[in-house]
Amino acid sequence: MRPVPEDLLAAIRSRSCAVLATHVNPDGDALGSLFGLADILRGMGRNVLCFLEDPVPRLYRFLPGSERVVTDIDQVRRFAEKAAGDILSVSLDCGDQQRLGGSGRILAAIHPFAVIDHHRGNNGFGDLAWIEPDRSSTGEMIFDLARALGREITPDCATCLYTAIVTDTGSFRYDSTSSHTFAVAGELVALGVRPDVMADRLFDNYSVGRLRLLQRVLATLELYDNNRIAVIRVTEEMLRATGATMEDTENFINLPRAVHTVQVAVFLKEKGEIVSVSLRAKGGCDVSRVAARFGGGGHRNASGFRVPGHGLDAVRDMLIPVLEKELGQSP
Ligand SMILES: [Mn+2]
Repeated sequence: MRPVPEDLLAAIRSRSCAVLATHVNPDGDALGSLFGLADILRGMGRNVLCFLEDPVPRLYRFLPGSERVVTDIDQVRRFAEKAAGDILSVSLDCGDQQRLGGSGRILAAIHPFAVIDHHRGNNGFGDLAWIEPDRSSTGEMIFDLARALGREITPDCATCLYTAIVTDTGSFRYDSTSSHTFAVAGELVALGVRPDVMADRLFDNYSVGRLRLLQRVLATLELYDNNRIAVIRVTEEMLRATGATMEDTENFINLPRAVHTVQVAVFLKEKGEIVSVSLRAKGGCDVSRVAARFGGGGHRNASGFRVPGHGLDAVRDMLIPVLEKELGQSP
């Protein structure tokens, strides 16, 4: 664990405006660290703008600060112009600039462009980078950043950072969960976060449509390699039939992953002409290497990629041999 780089602290201390953004299809860590940092900077009297390409997913709209998100890139441009150089930009929880989507170019045009992230495959973009691949979450890093800046964590910020940590660790189960992760979570609870309330909001919040979608998705289960690889899929037809949305599929992949023989769970999602693939591993298999082979990225245990112009079956048929090979090599 590295201390927060001095140049990052200096950049934050010396600028009065900040544009913050995170990766497309943001998850709990992306949004929790985004709104958590925004709260810290606002507490320092900074003028902060959080940009997202799409509105905040319904699941995360309870996060304080989510109501202030800007989805109009022109507004970011005007904000940056008005700041006249007295500004920094920050990319959170994002391993490469492409994944910032439309905001990537605008953020990169603002200097300094700071990158705070924990993806192992982070390709080192930005002017100032604080990359910690062994951290559980970007949210955990934002907690340390607040401390390094000498800032108190507000109850709103604590809610955001706890969300980031509990979602990115699979509720403190993944191997990136360290004693420091628990120490930070413990401090957040001491600040008033209620783990039971957070679990209700984040995990026990199914709609009937989501349950019906789960029923259909699980019916597609396929097993390969002596039950070491599990594959499930969701099609647009299933979403139509159940009235659920793609957002509702969050965490479905953890069910096949939980089977004791399964080393890698695969979730194929049909999105128009694109197949989006999520991979979750346990044990020695490194699925970030597999995702990288297909132009994606992520973590050892959680990664993903997208394939345009092929159907679900074709993508599965390309992927299974690569996974079998990776599993053959894993300890
Ligand atoms: Mn993350």
